[in-house]
Amino acid sequence: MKRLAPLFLAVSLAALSACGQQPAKDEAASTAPEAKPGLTLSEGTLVLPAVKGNPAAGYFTLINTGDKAVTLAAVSVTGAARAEMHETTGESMAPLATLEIKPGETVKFERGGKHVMAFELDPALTAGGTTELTLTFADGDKLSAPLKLEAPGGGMEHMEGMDHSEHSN
Ligand SMILES: [Cu+2]
Repeated sequence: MKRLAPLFLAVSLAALSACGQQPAKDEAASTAPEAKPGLTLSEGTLVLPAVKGNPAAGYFTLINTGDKAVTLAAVSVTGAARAEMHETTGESMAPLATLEIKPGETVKFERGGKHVMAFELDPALTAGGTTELTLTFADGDKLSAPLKLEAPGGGMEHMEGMDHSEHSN
């Protein structure tokens, strides 16, 4: 007579524990253009503050030569910790969250009107030099162009009476 001992097979569950993680997609490797087609960015100027620690004011001209409206959503300035779009109307100034530029439209950021405020400047930014302005659009595209660094002077009347501290957030 034979006795059959039952066999118990241990099933390892270890293999299942590795199933919870998905490999991260490499989004940064996508090919977003740094020069958004259909747009021309020129006359970039950054007027440095008369008083150290104050923000600089940036100006530029943006032309939409394409056939679609674009929405400017953010600005950044190389050498500034952060930058904002502002619009001066009469005596008051307000942050500008987004700006639509229609096909064929030219938008000027200029003294007394729309301007870029650049905060916490790198001391390496000095008059006569250049830095870079980057515009980010609502669709994620970016457009960069040089910014000429100018000494304070021509922009003084614009800066007077403008308290930007309330925009620090
Ligand atoms: Cu401002």
